[in-house]
Amino acid sequence: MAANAAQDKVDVLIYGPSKPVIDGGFPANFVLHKFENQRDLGRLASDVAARIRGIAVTGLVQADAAMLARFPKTEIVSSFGVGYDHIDSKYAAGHNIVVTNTPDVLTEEVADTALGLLIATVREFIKADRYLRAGHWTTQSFPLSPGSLRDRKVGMVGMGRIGQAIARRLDASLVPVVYHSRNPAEGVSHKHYPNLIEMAKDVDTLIAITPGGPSTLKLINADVLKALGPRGVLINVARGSVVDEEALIAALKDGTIMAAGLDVFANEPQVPDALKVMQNVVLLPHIASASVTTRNAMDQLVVDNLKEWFAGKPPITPIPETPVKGR
Ligand code: NAP
Ligand code: 8YV
Repeated sequence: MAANAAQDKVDVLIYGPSKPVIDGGFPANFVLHKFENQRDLGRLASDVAARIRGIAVTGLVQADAAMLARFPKTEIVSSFGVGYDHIDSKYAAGHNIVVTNTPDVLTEEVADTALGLLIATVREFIKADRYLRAGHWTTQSFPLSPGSLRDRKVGMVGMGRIGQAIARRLDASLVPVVYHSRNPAEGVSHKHYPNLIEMAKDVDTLIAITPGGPSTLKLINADVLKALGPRGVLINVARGSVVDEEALIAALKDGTIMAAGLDVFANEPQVPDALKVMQNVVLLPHIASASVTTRNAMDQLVVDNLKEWFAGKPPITPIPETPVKGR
């Protein structure tokens, strides 16, 4: 851990997984203090904690009120990822701390993943790959997939930056799209449903791409899955918390819906065994944005928000809950 005596130095806590773009991205006047997780943070000396002015949260580690309260001089929390449900933004707003996230730079990558996951789930690509590797193709053709995009209608749950990028891909694939969100999205011509159950009744495919947190907790529950019906396919690239996982497992087991493609889970990295043994699910380890190109761009934005702030400029991507005035 570096000591910091000089006045013009800026002490920054790097909290979460180590990343070359972040670790090597700061000029010499930044003094970095790196801690991978909460247990690790227990070793942080109190005199260093008292000097920390900026925090980079480099992965899905919790920055809750108790954690943030240890750093009373914090001016800015620069968080990796567009979702920031792991950061206590209410505490930050109440303590004059600006929070930034990494929107836009991952939008197209996550939309690509959502489409890939949808097609892999509906057309059973993973099952077909296993079939070929097991040598079954030499004796019998792979069975026709019961699912197809050709006779489907998609209900987007969330129509923000990423939702709109997914909808553009579905438009190009000639798949009809409607959406649910609390308010109609500006400039979007697809039909808006203020009520999620009503939308689920009218479609056979849901793609979840909302933030996590209390307002979306178990938004997709047993009633929504029942309304979706036996041809139903659920794709979740939002947060595990957005879906009632127990209700989803029951719905997949008893045929209430047909299949699911999941990139996110309620208790990551733990995934229920009940899902792992199912043939009608495709499971990804939260990789929607996880290419080298996109993750580097996200890491760079984490660095740039801190650099701008400590150069006296406005941060590039503050979250709406902590707007910046007077810079
Ligand atoms: P965004 O532009 O802020 O869009 C969020 C959308 O969700 C908006 O349409 C919003 O509309 C809707 N929404 C918010 N709260 C809602 C609620 N309670 N009920 C219904 N709809 C609600 O965000 P984005 O850039 O598209 O990112 C969306 C989310 O995707 C992130 O927050 C993150 O959770 C997830 N994500 C996951 C991955 C991954 O690796 N799997 C990667 C990137 C992002 P209203 O405000 O009108 O309701
Ligand atoms: C990251 C994400 O995988 O941006 C988000 O909201 O979920 C992902 O891009 C996540 O932040 C993991 O650190």
